[in-house]
Amino acid sequence: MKQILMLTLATCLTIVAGLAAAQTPSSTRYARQEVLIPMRDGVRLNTVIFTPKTAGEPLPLLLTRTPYGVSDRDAPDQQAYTRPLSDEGYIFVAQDIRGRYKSEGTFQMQRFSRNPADPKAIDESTDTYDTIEWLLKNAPNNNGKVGMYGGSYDGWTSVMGAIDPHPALKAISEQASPADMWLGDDFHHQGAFRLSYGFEYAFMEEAARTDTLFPFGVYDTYDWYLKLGALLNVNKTYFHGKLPTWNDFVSHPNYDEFWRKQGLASRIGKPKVAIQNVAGWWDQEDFYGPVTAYQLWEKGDDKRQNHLVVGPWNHGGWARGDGRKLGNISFDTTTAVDFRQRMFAPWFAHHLKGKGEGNFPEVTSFQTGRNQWKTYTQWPPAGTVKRKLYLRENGQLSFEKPTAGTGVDNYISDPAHPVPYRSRPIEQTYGPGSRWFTWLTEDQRFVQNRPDVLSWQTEPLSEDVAVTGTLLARLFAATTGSDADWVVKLIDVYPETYPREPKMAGYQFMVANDILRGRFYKSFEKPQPLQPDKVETFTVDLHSLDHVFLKGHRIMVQVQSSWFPLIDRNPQRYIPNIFAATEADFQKATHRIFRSATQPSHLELSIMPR
Ligand code: PG9
Repeated sequence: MKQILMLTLATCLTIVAGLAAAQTPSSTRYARQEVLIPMRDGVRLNTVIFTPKTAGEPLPLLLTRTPYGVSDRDAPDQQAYTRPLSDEGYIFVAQDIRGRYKSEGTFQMQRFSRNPADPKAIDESTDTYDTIEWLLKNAPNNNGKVGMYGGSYDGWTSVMGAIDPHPALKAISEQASPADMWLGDDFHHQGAFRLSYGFEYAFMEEAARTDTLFPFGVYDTYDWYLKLGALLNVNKTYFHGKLPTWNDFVSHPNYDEFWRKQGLASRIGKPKVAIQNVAGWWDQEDFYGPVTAYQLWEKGDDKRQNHLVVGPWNHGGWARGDGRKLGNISFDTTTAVDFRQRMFAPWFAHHLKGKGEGNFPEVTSFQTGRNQWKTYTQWPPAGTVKRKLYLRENGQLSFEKPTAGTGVDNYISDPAHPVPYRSRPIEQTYGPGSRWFTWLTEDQRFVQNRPDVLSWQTEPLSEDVAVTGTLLARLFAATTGSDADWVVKLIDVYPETYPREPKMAGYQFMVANDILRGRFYKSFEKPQPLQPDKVETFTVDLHSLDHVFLKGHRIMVQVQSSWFPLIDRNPQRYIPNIFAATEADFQKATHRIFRSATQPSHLELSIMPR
């Protein structure tokens, strides 16, 4: 959870600066206790317990487990995130996971599940189990029921707790848990390596026991990453083979057993507790995760215990602020307050205290554009119609299929001049002043005139177009090289005059996006070189959306082949492992996108009829 993380980083920097970091969180409502809880193998985990001071009826326990440090955490009534829970009344417990901050043991990034045949083996599920067992016996005035919650890594630890749960665990709210670090979450997207995030996060978590920022020494990291050159320079110059997560990136460039074992698809079975999955449409880190977790659990959800909430949030946006705006985009409603008061607090009140009917909607989604909460009986919702939106001549985009036998657009992709993924300066991800948190909502006009970014757009729409459900892009494309990246962005272009908010006139708001590393176009497990100049079909999964392109707006699609330094540069010459490529392997290439009757590049959208 970044809100917590930023606090922790601030603390960390204070310590680095040699200043006394006197952190004594206080609250008149809670008694605070910090204990070391022993696990089955003797390792002790640092745990903070906030118990309401006013004795009353026994209370459930709410547990969160994190790699980001718990000791300087504010009391639950002092945080917007937990205040509605605090008003309801719980004993709150926060724990440092193994090897982080004041906990003993060794940290492993998203630790693999244990071998069930080994009774001595441990994993995050057994650590959760042992913690709950201890709490039930030692936390005074508990009612024997436990819930877990948390965002991102802490969402993932909640998922781990629910996989093989202690019988007292009744419900979780997993928020932005990653589901698969190779297919769609923090570290890769469909095979393309998320360089800035992977590099900075591996350092932050593994250079020390506490969060530590990489010392870039520059504010704008774009040039720093460009000068870094080939990825093999990371270990050569900076990490020296000492960071396990970076070494895993280097050793597992393809979708192999390592990523499968780490991913949730190999771990999630039938829901054994009630599960609230929470996602943000503009989550810059883990949007894929919670939607995928929901779908995986859904396969065995015969007791209707599994639910999905998706709001117009960035990573953790449901936990802070009021959620009326994200970056420049307004949502008219206090979406984050709505979540915390109407979805998060009632979830635990029902499952841990028996309050309310418990008829939570299967899916609750904030439909952007029209800006209203909707409920659905499944995700993707029923009743949509698949429609193809074609890239056409003269930069046009149309629901009409091309009829001409030819039609192509091309551009030169040069790894020496990659397209920035957001407007510069590109601050260190979690560094001071970072705009990382809202980059997905940034106006895409900042790249529109680059010759290596192609755009197609519709005429102003004569009626609303509601895109609800899954979507993908199918590009018929060729390159003069032997590998290529394909970035596809779906954009809502605001009208040229926009009296409601004049500065938003013409704004290019990216509502869906993703990348496919070309070498994986046939198989994620077995990459293969592209044959120069051969037209192939590249399918780029754009995941899910619930957005209405309003009458008068245009729909735009942009295609480009670099997104730097979010994604590492594709050498465009096929090298079996890009982490082993040298500077000499990087080459310019001409990429062609076809838009003819027989090779009609298009997006496939799920449209909700009016
Ligand atoms: N996105 C972060 C993360 C989660 C799990 C593994 C690695 C990174 C986070 O915000 O916690």
